[in-house]
Amino acid sequence: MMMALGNRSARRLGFLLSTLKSEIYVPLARPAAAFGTSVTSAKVAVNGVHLHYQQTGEGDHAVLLLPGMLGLEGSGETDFGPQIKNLNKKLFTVVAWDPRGYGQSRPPDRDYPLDFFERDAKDAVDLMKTLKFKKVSLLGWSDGGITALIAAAKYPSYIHKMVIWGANAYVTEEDEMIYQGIRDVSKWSEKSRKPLETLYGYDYLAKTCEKWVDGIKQFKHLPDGNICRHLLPLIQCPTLIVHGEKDPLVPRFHPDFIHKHVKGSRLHLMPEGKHNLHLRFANEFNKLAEDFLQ
Ligand code: TYC
Repeated sequence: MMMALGNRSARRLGFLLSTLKSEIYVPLARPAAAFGTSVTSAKVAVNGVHLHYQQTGEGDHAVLLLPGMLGLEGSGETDFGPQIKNLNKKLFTVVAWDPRGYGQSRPPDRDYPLDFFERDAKDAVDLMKTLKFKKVSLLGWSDGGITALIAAAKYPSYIHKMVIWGANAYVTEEDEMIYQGIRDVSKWSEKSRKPLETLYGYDYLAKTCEKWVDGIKQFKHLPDGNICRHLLPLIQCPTLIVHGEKDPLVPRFHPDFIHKHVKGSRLHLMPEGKHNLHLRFANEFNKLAEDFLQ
């Protein structure tokens, strides 16, 4: 988390405000002083669980960042370092959440019933409503992109705009093979595993990864491997789909399908982008997202 040094009275005011709001949320860290750059970390009760989120910026436009599974590089917190740090804080109020069972939104342990994406979508929307945002835009990565698609389809009046990348609306045999390849975390590279192992501990990480693979493979047995194909035509908000042409996890037919079925959506290709294009090409991605959201 970023902490900017600043004057003491601003810090006191920030602390006071967080104390006043403590009925709704429990501050985990005192907001840092300079409002422009401070990041608040808190938990709030939503749908029977305590969801953890970070919040930064003071703009009128609320943006929720939705992480991927586990999420790949950590949680809402670490999946989106360059976005939390650099998205325009005058224009946007940025919230990054940990879905239930991920990051600091534990307990409960993560589980994957067939409706887990719908549950995440409802949790995400209810979190933002609890935080008193009237309407929000979504930036969803990977599983977080799937959650964003479902939230936009099911709660259209609440979603302003949406940017998604690394998402898929259905599961194919090719996807199933890729899932199988990442099921055993002992086979991951040290570089991919270490940050998640530090956050979760080896056992929770290993167990949850296996559960996720089994969870997402459930969709393969539904007609057309359906996750949220049927919901795409219901999406009304302006939608930008970003795709890294070198993404080893998500084949090109997935963004093409979403582009075809979400009315008026835009597809932006990043030739050198992989699955983590918003981290590797953070400045380019942030500019793209900011321009689209405005
Ligand atoms: N959706 C996964 C996530 O949220 C990433 C992933 C995508 C993994 C496709 C495998 O075939 C795959 N991080």
